[in-house]
Amino acid sequence: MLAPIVMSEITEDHQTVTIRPPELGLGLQGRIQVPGDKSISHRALMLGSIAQGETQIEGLLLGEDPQSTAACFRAMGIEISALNSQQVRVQGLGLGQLQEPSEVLDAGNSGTTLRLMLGILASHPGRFFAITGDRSLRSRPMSRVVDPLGTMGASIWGRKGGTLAPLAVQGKVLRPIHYQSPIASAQVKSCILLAGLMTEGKTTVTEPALSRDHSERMLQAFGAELSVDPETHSVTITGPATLRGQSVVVPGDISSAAFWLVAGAIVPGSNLLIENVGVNPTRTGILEALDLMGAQVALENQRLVAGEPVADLRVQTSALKGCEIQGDLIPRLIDEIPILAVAAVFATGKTTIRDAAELRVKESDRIAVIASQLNRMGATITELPDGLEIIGGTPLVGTDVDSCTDHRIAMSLSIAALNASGATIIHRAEAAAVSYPNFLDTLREICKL
Ligand code: SPQ
Repeated sequence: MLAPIVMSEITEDHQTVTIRPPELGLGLQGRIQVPGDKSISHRALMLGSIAQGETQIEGLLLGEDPQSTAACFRAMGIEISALNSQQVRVQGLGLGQLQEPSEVLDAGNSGTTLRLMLGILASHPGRFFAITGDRSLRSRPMSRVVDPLGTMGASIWGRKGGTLAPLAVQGKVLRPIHYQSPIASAQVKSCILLAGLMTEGKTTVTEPALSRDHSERMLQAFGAELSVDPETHSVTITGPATLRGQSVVVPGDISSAAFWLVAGAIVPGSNLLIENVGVNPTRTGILEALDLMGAQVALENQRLVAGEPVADLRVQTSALKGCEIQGDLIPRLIDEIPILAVAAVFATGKTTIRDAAELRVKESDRIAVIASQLNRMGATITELPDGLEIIGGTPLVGTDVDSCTDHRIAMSLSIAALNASGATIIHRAEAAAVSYPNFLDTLREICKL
């Protein structure tokens, strides 16, 4: 039998991975755990750094994105113990106490680090900060946070009128606003709420549909005065706040579990249990979409862990059918659309995904990249301005594909390769480490290597 996975290092630190499907009928089997939730990991490091006293974090994601967040806070004088998934200790200095860094802060590939951090930095009166990121992050739009922060009185400069990193921030005393966000974005909402922490009065953000609510939950747990109006999708924070260090338990990331849910559904003969996955309702759009497609996914052992709902997810091989995904469901599964596109390729009939234009400004243009790379393997996908139209049922054939340095694309193509004939060669596969450093180890484990 040919080994399903062969890795080979190539030039300039890029990794090429070759994946062949498992032997027919063997399927994917076993119990696995996914790494800590990326969104919660960032927020635990951030709130721990600006709260008074020690915060202990269990289950932190050790991916490159949270490493960037930790490095930024260390550069501003916060003591953070070595990152590990058992226990990380953050010695918070309290609100407004970050030191002016002597170097440019580097958010790496992480939009969450840069956008949330801007709210914290802009509200540090009298301090000057500069922040940048990698090539992908320097091309992502920042006006969505720079504009409302400007209305609060912030001073932020950058390329193209302050819309692109690198950005320079002169911390100021800000004024509260009621911001009507044109997009459902947890990064926009969280940035404004974090700026509101140090701002006297009530700062409110209203969004057109509910985005992930991890900031709201964690700010309340750290002691902020925060109210939520579910009818209008509005959140109000009253400043100045006092945050106190907490113990945070980070559940497994449903966005990482999504790869195994789709793998288990499409590879014949599979039965997989994914343990300890966060099932916060603002993140479970993937479960609803897979249900619409006829996937057999069961939630077992549902429980609450440190204020976040958690469950074990069991998936079995399923006959998938096409469906329509749009509207308010989109913000609740935005990061899972590349892997949902893979599911749709193996479904019968047509799947249409709309209202997802945001995908064009993620780590890559995820609409263009997932369509072009899966089409190279033989799929029938048409790009829409705000989504994808996928005609399922055409068999995939392994070929050369490229992650375009996007972690979610690298992993989605790896799962597609499990159900393609022959070998799929994935270039720039190292991108997976942004959110899932041991992705390939788990892939080997469930392919019984
Ligand atoms: O942090 P980053 O780079 O923006 O990461 C992504 C991802 O796929 O991991 C998006 F590309 O997740 C975002 C997500 O899309 C993480 C996030 C958060 O933690 O607040 C919110 C979402 O972004 P947005 O723009 O909808 O607020």
